[in-house]
Amino acid sequence: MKLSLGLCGLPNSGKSTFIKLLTQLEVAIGPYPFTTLRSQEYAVPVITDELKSLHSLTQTQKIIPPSLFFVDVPGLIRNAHQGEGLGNEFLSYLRGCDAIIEIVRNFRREDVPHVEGSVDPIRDIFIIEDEIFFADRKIIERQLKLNRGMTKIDHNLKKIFDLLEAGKRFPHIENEFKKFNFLVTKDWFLLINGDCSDDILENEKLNFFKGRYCLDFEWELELKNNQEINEEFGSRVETFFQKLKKDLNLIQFFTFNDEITQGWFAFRGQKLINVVEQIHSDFAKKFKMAEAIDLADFLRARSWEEARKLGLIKNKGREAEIEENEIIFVKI
Ligand SMILES: Nc1nc2c(ncn2[C@@H]2O[C@H](COP(=O)(O)OP(=O)(O)OP(=O)(O)O)[C@@H](O)[C@H]2O)c(=O)[nH]1
Ligand SMILES: [Mg+2]
Repeated sequence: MKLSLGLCGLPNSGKSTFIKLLTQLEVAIGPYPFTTLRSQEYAVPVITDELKSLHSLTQTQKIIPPSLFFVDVPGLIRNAHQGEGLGNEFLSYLRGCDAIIEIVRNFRREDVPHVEGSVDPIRDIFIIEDEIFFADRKIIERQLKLNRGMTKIDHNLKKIFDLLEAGKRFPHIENEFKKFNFLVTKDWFLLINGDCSDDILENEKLNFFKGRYCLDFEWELELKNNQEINEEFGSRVETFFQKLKKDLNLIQFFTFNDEITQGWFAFRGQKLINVVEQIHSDFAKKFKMAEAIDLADFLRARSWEEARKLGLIKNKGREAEIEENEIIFVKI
């Protein structure tokens, strides 16, 4: 399963700095707006303690963690929906993503200008809110104009339009409208860059976010480069990933053979047959059943044979749900 997360935020909020923090790659970062001019996707491996502990037992030559895909996108500014800044182009990058992480600036630095003239995260959040709302409304208006008549689709589109107008910006969406890729119906997560503020984390007006987090990107970068302070203060990036994974409704499961120990992501509640497909398309076609064991049980038994003797291995069929921290062996 591939999950792409679009980074949305005003210029200079730190989107590219966040990518650098996650990937260690040399991305373009600058103290002026629109440093990033086109979108770019980055695979970010997510290494967890669970995967490490499984590997410490399997000792395979290779270890492959699951990845999340982050898409760095140019900054958006007020009136982007009317083409200001990089406008609509930026919005279309976000439409292609599965979910959005909004990055909002809460750090002060004289040499990094703010397009609005001051640091005010809540104001910035509502600028973005307005932009995505206007952009989606424009799509609906255009569609209604194209169709003219009151077909069933028009009728339902009108309903969405009215919901949007009434301020319900994240209405449940019918399948027939999925093709429009509305931004308001995606899952949005808020990431505050800089000082953590309860005013933002607890603010009820921001309940449309599925998760809210704080990280000081500059500080975390500093920690990465300095072993000593890292040991003293510890990084918050891992905690951020744990929370994000949970809020995205993701679970991790594992496979291993003689050469590779591998972690995978699946959605909570996903059927075995669907997750097996991502391991190998042949696996799904020839699937008979899978043997499965919980990681903690396996760590105790220390080998598949021993686990079997202890009766810790379950047989699962194609319709069974994959569970968090399960190790599976597919039988074909
Ligand atoms: N002090 C401080 N500076 C930061 C932090 N995060 C980013 N910066 C600085 O802010 C400036 C803008 O950062 P970028 O990562 O380029 O911002 P961006 O959101 O990608 O900007 P655009 O590509 O223009 O949309 C750079 O000079 C960064 O060094 C932070 O947490 N603290
Ligand atoms: Mg950038």
